[in-house]
Amino acid sequence: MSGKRTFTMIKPDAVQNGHIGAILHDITQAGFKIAAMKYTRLTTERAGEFYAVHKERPFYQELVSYMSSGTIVAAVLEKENAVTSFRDLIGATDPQKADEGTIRKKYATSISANAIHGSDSDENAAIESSFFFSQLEMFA
Ligand code: IDP
Ligand code: MG
Repeated sequence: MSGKRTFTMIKPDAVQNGHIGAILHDITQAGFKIAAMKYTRLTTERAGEFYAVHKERPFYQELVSYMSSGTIVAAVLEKENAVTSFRDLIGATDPQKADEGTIRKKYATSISANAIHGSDSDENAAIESSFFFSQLEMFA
């Protein structure tokens, strides 16, 4: 059975380019409820830890330094089939390949600075949510 929650970050490029409001609007229009939300910044150490699964990928250093380069918005979102439904809403990793109307197509700058993160499984959604929020904050 698929879960009701996913985790997202509005990435530094989208924050810098003034897209927080528009992206949150798209997310809530698509039927997601915000269970928890935080405007924050990752240190390089914390960004490295968050993306540790990509350690061996050639873009790891670039990703870590980019994700710690500015403020982000971290949030836990709720909807039926949250993970899959949210991945559909954000579109492909490479914004040039993302479908029309998706968040990455509309707001991303490049494959690295691609505006938004979305968890890829229920298990990672839970792990990533607890990276930023306590259980109490998630059920507030
Ligand atoms: P996803 O965010 O669509 O799940 P992943 O493959 O999990 O994509 O990669 C994590 C993040 O790493 C991407 O969102 C993007 O910011 C960055 N990234 C992925 N592939 C590349 C690449 O080929 N060059 C530079 N950055 C990349
Ligand atoms: Mg991923």
